[in-house]
Amino acid sequence: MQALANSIFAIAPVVCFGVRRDAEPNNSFAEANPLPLNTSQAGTLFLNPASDTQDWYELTLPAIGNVTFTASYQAGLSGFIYIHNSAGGQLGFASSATGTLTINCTAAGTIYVRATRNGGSGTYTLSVTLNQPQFSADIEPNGDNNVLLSSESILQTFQENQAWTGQLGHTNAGVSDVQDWFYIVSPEDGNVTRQSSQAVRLPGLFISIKRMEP
Ligand SMILES: [Ca+2]
Ligand SMILES: [Ca+2]
Ligand SMILES: [Ca+2]
Repeated sequence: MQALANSIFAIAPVVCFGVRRDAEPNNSFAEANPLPLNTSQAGTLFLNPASDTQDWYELTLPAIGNVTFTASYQAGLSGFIYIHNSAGGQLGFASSATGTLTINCTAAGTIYVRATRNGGSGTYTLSVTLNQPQFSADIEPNGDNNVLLSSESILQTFQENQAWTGQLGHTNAGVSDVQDWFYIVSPEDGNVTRQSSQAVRLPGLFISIKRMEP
């Protein structure tokens, strides 16, 4: 019984704390380790092996949103966290001194995180959260005026003085959802004024109004 008790105690630190460790080799896009959302991932750099200068992780975003990366490097280790889209293009980076980075308006799908070593050696931890945009989504696919008008499932009719929300321009390896069409009924002849606000500034945003004669 004493021997059994000793055995259980010996493995307890790994099982109970459930810390995810990076699995080498993970030194390229193709060798990336899976990285779940909302999970603390630990890794080592320049330790095991001593030539280890980067760790790649692959992450699947189940929905669009704003993605926040948080990294913490052990004292004595410095480096950077790089974020890449599904094609390997760089979306942003944060240093170990900064420790956090948010990429707004990210499309659903695969993205990659790369932890690199700049100096020293040791352990780091990182985690990723996905937060939904401030404004709720419009009904897709509404990127074509004719499709909108021909589909009861996406056609919403808005009235004078009514506000609505939508989402546009989420990116990964390319920009998706580049246009939204909405159908508005005017109760009478007059001048139309529209107002809009953006949760995140969208460069090149245009809002056009097209008149449809009865
Ligand atoms: Ca490593
Ligand atoms: Ca590595
Ligand atoms: Ca949209």
